[in-house]
Amino acid sequence: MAIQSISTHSFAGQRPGTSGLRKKVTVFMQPNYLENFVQALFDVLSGIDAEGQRGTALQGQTLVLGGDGRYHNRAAVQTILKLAAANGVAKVLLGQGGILSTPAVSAVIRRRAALGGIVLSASHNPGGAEGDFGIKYNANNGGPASEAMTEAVYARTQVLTQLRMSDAPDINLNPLGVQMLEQMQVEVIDPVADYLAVMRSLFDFDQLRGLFQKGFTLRVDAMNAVGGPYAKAILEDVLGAPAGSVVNAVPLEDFGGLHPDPNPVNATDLIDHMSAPNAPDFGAAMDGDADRNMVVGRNFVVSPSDSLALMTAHAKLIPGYRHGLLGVARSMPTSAAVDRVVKALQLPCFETPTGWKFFGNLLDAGQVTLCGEESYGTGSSHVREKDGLWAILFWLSLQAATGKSVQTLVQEHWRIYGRNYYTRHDYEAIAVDVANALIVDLRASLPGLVGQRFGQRTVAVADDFAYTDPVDGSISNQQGVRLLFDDGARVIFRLSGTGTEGATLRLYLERYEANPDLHAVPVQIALADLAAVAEQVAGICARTGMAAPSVAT
Ligand code: VG1
Ligand code: CO
Repeated sequence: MAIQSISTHSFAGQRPGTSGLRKKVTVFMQPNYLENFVQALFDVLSGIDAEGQRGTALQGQTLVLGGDGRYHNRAAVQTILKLAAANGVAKVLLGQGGILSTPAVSAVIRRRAALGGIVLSASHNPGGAEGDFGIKYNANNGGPASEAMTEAVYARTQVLTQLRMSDAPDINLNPLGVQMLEQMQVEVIDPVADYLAVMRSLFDFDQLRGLFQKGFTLRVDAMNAVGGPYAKAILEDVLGAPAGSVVNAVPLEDFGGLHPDPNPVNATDLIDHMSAPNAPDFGAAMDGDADRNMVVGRNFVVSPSDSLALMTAHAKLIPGYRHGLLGVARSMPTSAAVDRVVKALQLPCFETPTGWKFFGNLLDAGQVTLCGEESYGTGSSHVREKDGLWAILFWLSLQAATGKSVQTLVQEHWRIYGRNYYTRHDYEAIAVDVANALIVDLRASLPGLVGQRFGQRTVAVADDFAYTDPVDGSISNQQGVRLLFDDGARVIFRLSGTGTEGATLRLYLERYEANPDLHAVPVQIALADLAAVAEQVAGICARTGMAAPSVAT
């Protein structure tokens, strides 16, 4: 065994997006592609000075490592371990089999006071040899690295010429306990244990056990992704849910051909089960890395924005939040349903750009307790990631505490606060230049749109969302083009930062309806007039040639 110095060259396009670096597996499998990115990360963590000399900040440190089990996960783990050993890392806490969900990585970093962690996942993107792979760094708060950090890593990828890597043989990823790789300890840990301990500290496990003892039934679809082992262990083994409640529970390299993006379009099997005559009481699905969740009642799908609003309204029913919330944050495109609850509770409310990394400072500073995104993501201060199984336990607890069904809970909420009709239309794999031109032209048209009338509505504000972090003052510009109407309706356009094929345009539509008699309109019909406004303003159909979105959720 020896540490090698290997010469390398830079690769274009290693700039992380909304959530880490995501590319096709074939891109990641190019010689030195993954190695370069990880070496750049280790260089930055070591503390590079102005002359390019590496510092010693990585020495003696512990890192957490694990992924969602998709294709290339195991090979990437071996590569990263050999780079870590050669770069002075003292210890790696590795999920058994190379497996750790995104929220579990966050929990392990925090509980074990690690320097940070590496998550191997492309999250909701398709898996398999033809699918996507991804890598993300989380800092010592357990959350996604800041933009400043990811930019520094990207800059380093463009100039580095040497890799430091051990030539040791692969280690065995399966037996629990410590192995040595050069001078570095690799401790293989139970992927569930730390996470389970955090869940125990938040929820009343006896109450949940009682719920299942009374015959409550559920179906949790782990979509052949990493949430399976966590859901099975916690729901079935610890809480006593009937065996078989968690389906598609074994992480597969290609997710068994499923697209692990938990929405009604991709999780059709769950939707079918929940609308069958013998449907269970509760249904839920998670994504590839188990940080997203979709909540489904009998014949009733919950919008993620509504989920955040309900969680906020009922948080005191959960032991972990019984003293109330410090505040709530939502991403800008997430509906304003939670704003109404926050206002009633007189709590601070923050609107951040898309991506969980923007919640980190607010959580660390004790300004918020709950956070959410429209993209099926909810979470709290217990970790620094969104958390799919946490959301499932939250909703189970709400049902246990109130004795009410999902549908009743949501409809009662609408009666009190009104309903924010909400939908997202995704136009996938469009040509990058077409997508960029659409946004550039929209930006140029913004000044002329203010004051313009569309049907009954007038545009009150037309801008490109910019965010100043209230904690560190950092500024993020161009986070989404917004049309805000005088009646509270919103039309938002932004380009995805997680896709790997062409560009994806996301169109977010929202309007508020106070009248309970009008709360049962199908969502796409309720928002058809706003979709027409979006088309009129942006010419999506004419520019992309797509008559309809690829996905509407
Ligand atoms: C999407 C979602 C965003 C989410 C991000 C990562 O980003 O819109 O809300 O934080 O995915 O989620 P974008 O840039 O494609 O819109 V995950 O579960 O894929 O890590
Ligand atoms: Co995810």
